[in-house]
Amino acid sequence: MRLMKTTAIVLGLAALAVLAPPVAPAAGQADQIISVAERDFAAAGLGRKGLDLLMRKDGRVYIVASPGEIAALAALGVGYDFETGRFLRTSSEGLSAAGGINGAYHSTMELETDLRILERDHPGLASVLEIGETLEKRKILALKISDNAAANENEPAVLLTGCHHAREWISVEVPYLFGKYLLDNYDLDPQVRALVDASEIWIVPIVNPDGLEYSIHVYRYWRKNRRANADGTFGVDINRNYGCAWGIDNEGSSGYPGSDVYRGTGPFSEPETAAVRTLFASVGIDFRALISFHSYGQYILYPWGYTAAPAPEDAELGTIAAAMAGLMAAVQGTVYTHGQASRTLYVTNGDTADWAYSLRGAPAFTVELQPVDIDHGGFFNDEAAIGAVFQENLPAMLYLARYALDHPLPVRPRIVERRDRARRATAAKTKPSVRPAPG
Ligand code: 0X9
Ligand code: CA
Ligand code: ZN
Repeated sequence: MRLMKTTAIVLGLAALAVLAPPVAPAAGQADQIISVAERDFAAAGLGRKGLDLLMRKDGRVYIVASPGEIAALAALGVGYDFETGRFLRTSSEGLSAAGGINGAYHSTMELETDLRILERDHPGLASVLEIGETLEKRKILALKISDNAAANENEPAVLLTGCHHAREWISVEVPYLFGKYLLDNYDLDPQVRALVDASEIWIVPIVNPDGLEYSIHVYRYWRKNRRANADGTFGVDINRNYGCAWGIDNEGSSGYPGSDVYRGTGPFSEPETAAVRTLFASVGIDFRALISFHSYGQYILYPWGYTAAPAPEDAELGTIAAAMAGLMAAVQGTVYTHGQASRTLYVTNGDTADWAYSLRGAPAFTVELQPVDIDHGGFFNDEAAIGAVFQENLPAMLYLARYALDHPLPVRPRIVERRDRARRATAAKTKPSVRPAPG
């Protein structure tokens, strides 16, 4: 049977009224992992209620549920089992003491230190740029890799992002290690050198540092950013806040602030998405491809995510995804399922890949890293796995960067965000550093 990955499901407005707790759960009341029989799940229509689905296995659906959601399920007469003890590993399991509380995984500070080391050790090839600032005043950092990294040479560019979702720690490491690999091998490998000389590789390993820190220090299963919502709940799902088909329905995101798939008050309402927009939509940077790394489930997903309808470049996207899946499987046999996001996993609206693709038709992918299901570790990859997960993704990342180099995009955007034109023009003038959009 096919194991579905962690999810988020959604919310019809009517359903929302049913599931939204009458009173927002008090801060500090922890979510629980519960399971519901598939039959009860379907009978109660829970697939459309904005729940954070963790996986489906052996006839049960596993859900990360807030106290309010659990109360609402009970009120609906849905039976559930508490599963938290089974799934919540101790924070130190699989992690060395040496790397701090999160082991060899990067905290926000550890990443800044390591990015600056790369910059120092590879003068001319690496630049660290601040592309935004979070609600808790943390820097969102980008690593730009190119020959003459400090200059704007308008070379074909590719963007790799990690950690839209706080608990997906492995998604930080894969793009970071890709940057390190390019820099370490520039003098050794003529193909790496040719790629770096001809293009710009942009890497934002931690899009959501506030959430990541919360996941490290407070609650390992935290997903969203740390926006203080009007109703007393916290967090917007950064991967529901982008401006393509934002909030178009309540299946692909939730309008209820306490939901783990809350879309926010408007498109790009959050500093994290605004920072990625300012970068990726910059006039003067020729972004031609994107991978947004997540975990877990072993998927390569492409637009559209918001609708089952195929994207105009559906065939090309499918061909690229199949090529990447083949390259990944060749490394150590790991199978990444590839397909259109909405049909292969589930519907979302406001996700990164849909928006990136919508601008100019750039091939844009969500890669859900290992493992395939929570029984193989879920979000809690042992730190010993970091290297292998990076290695199996390396050829696919190289392939997409090379593909971008060889495939110019139409100059004319397909969807112009009119109100952003002025901002982008401003950003272009301040090259080479990319400034966050004001406000
Ligand atoms: O729900 C998401 O944002 C992504 N999965 S995760 O478990 N990492 O949260 C998937 C986004 C891909 N887009 C669609 N499936 N439409
Ligand atoms: Ca660490
Ligand atoms: Zn994710």
